Amino acid sequence: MSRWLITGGAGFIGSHLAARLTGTGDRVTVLDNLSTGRLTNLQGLENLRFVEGDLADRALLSELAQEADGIFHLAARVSVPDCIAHWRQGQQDNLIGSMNVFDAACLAGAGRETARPVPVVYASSAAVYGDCGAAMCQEDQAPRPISPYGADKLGVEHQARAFAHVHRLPSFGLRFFNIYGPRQSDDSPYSGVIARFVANLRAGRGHEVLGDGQQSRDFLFVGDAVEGMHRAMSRLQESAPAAEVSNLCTGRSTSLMGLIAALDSATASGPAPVTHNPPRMGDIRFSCGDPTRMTALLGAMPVTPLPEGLAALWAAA
Ligand code: NAD
Ligand code: UD2
Repeated sequence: MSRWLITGGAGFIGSHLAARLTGTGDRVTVLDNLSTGRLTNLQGLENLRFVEGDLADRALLSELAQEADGIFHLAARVSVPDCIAHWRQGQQDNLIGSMNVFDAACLAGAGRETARPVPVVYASSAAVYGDCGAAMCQEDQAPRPISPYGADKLGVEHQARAFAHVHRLPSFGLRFFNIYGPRQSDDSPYSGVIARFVANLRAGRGHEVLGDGQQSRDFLFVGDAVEGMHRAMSRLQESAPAAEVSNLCTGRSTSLMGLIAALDSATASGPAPVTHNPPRMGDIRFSCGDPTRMTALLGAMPVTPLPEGLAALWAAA
């Protein structure tokens, strides 16, 4: 039995990870400030302790890290437009908050017999790349974020490298592409596009497409993302300390208009009306991850086909 700390564990992806880990008998502590997360996401999970708190609380982070065999760091201000509207607070949550987690992992290790920091798997983002043009995003290319969110997530990767160099912190940053699935919040203008579109279909509303709808995303089902995080933690536990980074993606990209068609067919709802409005500031046009390094580091990953993932999401209440 292992003990895990999940920051942001009451959120969309974190709650799926918590379910997976507690489901195999491990003990999980969730730290979350409930800014977007919900306690109902964790309902019914055994072996789980919920602690309401913020990444800014370094003493609390240290205390919780002491009790953990590994940390999954997911807490963040996740929306690109929200980080533009609240630029400094975004940096506080996403960059400084992550430094606090790395610090707590190192302090916790210092008190142990092995003197080894607690390994950290953390959520980076495809947003670190900025616009890759029509090419697939590869980890070797120079990242050029075009939003404060992407810039801060890149800053987290740099910090992880510095913590590895100075304190031998083992970490694995996963550049999540667009994750979707049940429990993704759908009630804010900042919510992910698939969650928004499914909510539109359930409410009998049309879709608002920001731009021409030809922008594309590499959509990954949440269960596959959880598998990737799990494998990344296993790798950290087996290998020498390092700051690794890889994409977490499918290697396939779908345009928004393609997504709308796939949703119509997966949900058997009639074609929903579409209104076009101007594109978002800082929006990326084409996004598709190259899975080569991910596969080399984590092994061949399961990929839920988009129609199957959309059908599962539609079937979930
Ligand atoms: P989410 O908003 O559902 O989860 C984030 C959680 O963090 C929420 O429960 C929120 O309450 C909590 N939180 C936010 N700020 C906090 C703080 N300062 N202190 C403590 N808790 C805080 O979002 P998600 O989609 O589950 O995202 C999880 C992670 O994955 C984030 O780091 C996000 O940047 C990253 N990510 C997500 C996607 C995606 O497509 N969903 C893509 C790339 C990266
Ligand atoms: C997502 C993540 C972000 C980041 C990034 C990585 C969310 C909320 N955001 O940002 O955290 O890591 O992926 O690439 O999960 N759109 C519409 N209509 C709508 C909603 C969205 O047209 O009602 C468009 C939007 O302008 C964008 C695309 O859909 O072009 C995807 O938007 P998103 O908010 O789902 O995700 P993204 O890629 O901005």
